[in-house]
Amino acid sequence: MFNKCEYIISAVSKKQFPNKTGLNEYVFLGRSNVGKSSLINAITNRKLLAHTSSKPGKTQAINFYLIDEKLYFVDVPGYGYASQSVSKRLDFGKYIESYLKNNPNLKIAFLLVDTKVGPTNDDILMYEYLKYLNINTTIIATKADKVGTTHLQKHIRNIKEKLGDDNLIITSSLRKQGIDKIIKLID
Ligand SMILES: Nc1nc2c(ncn2[C@@H]2O[C@H](COP(=O)(O)OP(=O)(O)OP(=O)(O)O)[C@@H](O)[C@H]2O)c(=O)[nH]1
Ligand SMILES: [Mg+2]
Repeated sequence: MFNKCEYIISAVSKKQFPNKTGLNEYVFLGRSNVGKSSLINAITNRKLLAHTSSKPGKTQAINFYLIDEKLYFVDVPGYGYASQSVSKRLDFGKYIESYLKNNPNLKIAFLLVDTKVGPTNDDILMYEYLKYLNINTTIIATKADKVGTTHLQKHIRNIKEKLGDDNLIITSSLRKQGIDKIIKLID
């Protein structure tokens, strides 16, 4: 469990990235609305640390949260929603690239995939990109509460097959499911 969680900055350029002392960082990536900010709140056991919304596009910059003064959680804007303008999409690519590339502090990228929707083409591209950059990646299936137990394994198999990765954590921020597994991994 984490005791102290501090919002540090919403960075819009590399210059503003706060971690100059080399603390470990953990980033949460995925489609808009997949549940990145909600997952950060669930892990830190705070309702309002990261801002969430039912409308996609809530998180607009790279948000850094300092946890117990020893590690950072990084919340980024989501990709791939229909109403997003082309320039926003390009901005997203640049932001994310500037964060992910040559970042020795980054220990794990959590790639969030909606359990019911499964991996989109954007998710597959993001996964490939993380592999290409040699970033240690863990797939997180989100919103598992939206799928009945009879269909859960089918959806999970679909995610594993499409991404070609057997290592996956099933979560629901709503029901606090799988959160302990993420904390253990970070530990
Ligand atoms: N049923 C259910 N809904 C969830 C869960 N996690 C998040 N949501 C809902 O999904 C919506 C989007 O959640 P966010 O955490 O804001 O998603 P995000 O990935 O940060 O979205 P962007 O900031 O737009 O990229 C909100 O309405 C949340 O309440 C979950 O585990 N179960
Ligand atoms: Mg968000």
